[in-house]
Amino acid sequence: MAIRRIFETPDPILRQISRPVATFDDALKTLAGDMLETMYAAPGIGLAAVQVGEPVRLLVIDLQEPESEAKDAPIVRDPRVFVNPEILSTSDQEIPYTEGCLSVPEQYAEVMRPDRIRAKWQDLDGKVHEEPIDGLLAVCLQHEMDHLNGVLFIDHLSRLKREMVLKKLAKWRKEQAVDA
Ligand code: GNR
Ligand code: NI
Repeated sequence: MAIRRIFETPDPILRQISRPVATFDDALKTLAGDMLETMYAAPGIGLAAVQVGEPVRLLVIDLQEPESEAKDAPIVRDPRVFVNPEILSTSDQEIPYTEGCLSVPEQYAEVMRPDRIRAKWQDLDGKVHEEPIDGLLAVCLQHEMDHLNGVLFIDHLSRLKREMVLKKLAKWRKEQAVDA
């Protein structure tokens, strides 16, 4: 497995529409493994293949939630892989969540999305799954599926808010460059 470089906005690759996965081979499993390793190292809770430069309909998620409510409960890894995901239906109810993105580093903003979705996807062996999904997993899956369609979370903001985020990103990058 290998840690891959994460592409950042405004790299045009992030605007590509990812193509469906047609072959469930070892190369796909290697890419998914690399994506999980890259996501854990970042760290992040999700990653779409296009973010590591591979515009295919593959994404990984691990919410990295503690095992129980107890204080200091251990975080158990729960890696999930979604190939060719589709949203079959969404709730009318939307909820706000403060999102971030490894392709828009260190910037956060509130995005409204449907609260519950019904999703269909394939696993690394090509087996089809269909389930209702809610909570943080629903937020993250919708964020990752946006990446497959060339959409970033900042595209959901008003123009004013988006420009504020991009301005702060430019300032953060300048500071990084000085520190380096
Ligand atoms: O690590 C991530 N955190 C996050 C927080 C709220 C909503 C979505 C996300 S996904 C993000 C990683 C990422 O950029 N995935 O594409
Ligand atoms: Ni993202």
